Amino acid sequence: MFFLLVVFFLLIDKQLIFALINNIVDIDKSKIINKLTIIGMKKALISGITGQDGSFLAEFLLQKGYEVHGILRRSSSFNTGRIEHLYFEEWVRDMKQQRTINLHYGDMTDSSSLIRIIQQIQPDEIYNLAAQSHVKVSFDVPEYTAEADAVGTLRMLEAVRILGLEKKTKIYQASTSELFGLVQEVPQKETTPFYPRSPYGVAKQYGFWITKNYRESYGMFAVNGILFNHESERRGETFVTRKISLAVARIKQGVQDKLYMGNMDSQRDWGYAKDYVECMWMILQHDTPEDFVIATGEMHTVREFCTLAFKEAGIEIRWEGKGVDEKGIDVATGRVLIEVDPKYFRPSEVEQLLGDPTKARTLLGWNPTQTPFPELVKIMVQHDMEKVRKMIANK
Ligand code: NDP
Ligand code: GDR
Repeated sequence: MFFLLVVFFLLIDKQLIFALINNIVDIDKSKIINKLTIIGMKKALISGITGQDGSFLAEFLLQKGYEVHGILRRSSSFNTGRIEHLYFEEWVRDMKQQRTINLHYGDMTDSSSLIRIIQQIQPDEIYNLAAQSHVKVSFDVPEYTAEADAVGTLRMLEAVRILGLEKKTKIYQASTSELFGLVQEVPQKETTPFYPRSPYGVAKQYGFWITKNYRESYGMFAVNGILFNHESERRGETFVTRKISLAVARIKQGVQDKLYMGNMDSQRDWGYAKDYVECMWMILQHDTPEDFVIATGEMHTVREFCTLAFKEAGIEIRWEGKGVDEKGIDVATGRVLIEVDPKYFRPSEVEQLLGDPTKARTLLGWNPTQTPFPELVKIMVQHDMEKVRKMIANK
């Protein structure tokens, strides 16, 4: 019987088999899915697949020939906008795409769902990207942030251990430059001491250490990518770069008057998310389990991002005033386009972050400057100009 199954799998398209498995209710899915390992397709599980990084990573892994699974949390409105183009039903309808992506309901606050999903998939690699990822929001929902970002990471590691997969499953933990917070040295590297400045940063610090602890205690390939800010046309709309690129597009096309900002002096090391997900994969392919800082090694102020973004849309900005009175003025018309609103200030701020990507460059061969800063701004503004154009046309 088993021999016949193997021949069957080798002869028939793998994606078709998956489609069948997922549509046959009274069959033991996990047993059949496990047999697929025989034909050498690596399996990855992504928590946070519906987020910015998860969506890029899913695309990247599919191109590498992985069978990709993602954890989807229940929402009253659709939260799959970033991955709809990869959607399971879609490639079943159009078999020419040859893509596989499977979504499983689960939540980082629910151990049983994580255990069930991991048991069913038996993944070779887990990318733990799910998190309440907004720093300012973490001051409003600190307890939930700790549940999802700190204890959630523990739940994921424990699930792998409970299932006896310590030696099979590699785990990537989405750590962050927010661990450095009130920076103790410039630039920040793997050995720089941590000083988090928000409930988010503190929760992620637990995630970092528990990942390292499971590596050291149980010999698991569990590693941290300490990623500095990375942005894209898929960035959540309340993070500063996307808030700016969308506002630029709306102001330019006459559907928004002004952009209200928080701390304009804040400095960040901004990279392009598409380049960073490649590095997540590289970290898991490295011979030894190690933590890596991923950054560009270049830092810019929020103000510089604004100036460049407006310039990309053909608007030159002149800055006047200081602190809460600072204003960005359109040189051509004299109109005030940018103002400061203290409601966007944080109870404690991370003023500047600058990463040193030397270890990733030398040991992994990763190129930190694939997408230079002006190119990143251009990608985001051009995307949002088009998005707003379409929105106006469809009104
Ligand atoms: P996003 O906010 O875009 O995505 C977060 C993802 O986590 C979404 O898929 C979200 O689901 C999911 N999620 C949130 N809470 C839960 C939960 N309780 N259970 C299951 N899923 C949940 O973040 P990014 O893609 O930008 O970041 C990915 C990871 O990397 C995060 O952990 C973030 O903290 C970390 N990070 C990000 C950096 C960046 O600059 N982008 C830098 C360093 C680290 P839903 O779509 O339903 O909301
Ligand atoms: P950050 O990103 O907090 O670094 O966390 P965000 O884009 O929210 O803020 C960057 C800096 O810009 C300042 N700022 C504003 N921020 C927002 N959101 N809105 C504003 O109007 C505004 N004005 C100024 C902020 O004060 C801050 O200094 C991101 C997240 O993706 C985390 O999950 C991730 O871990 C870190 O990056 C690395």
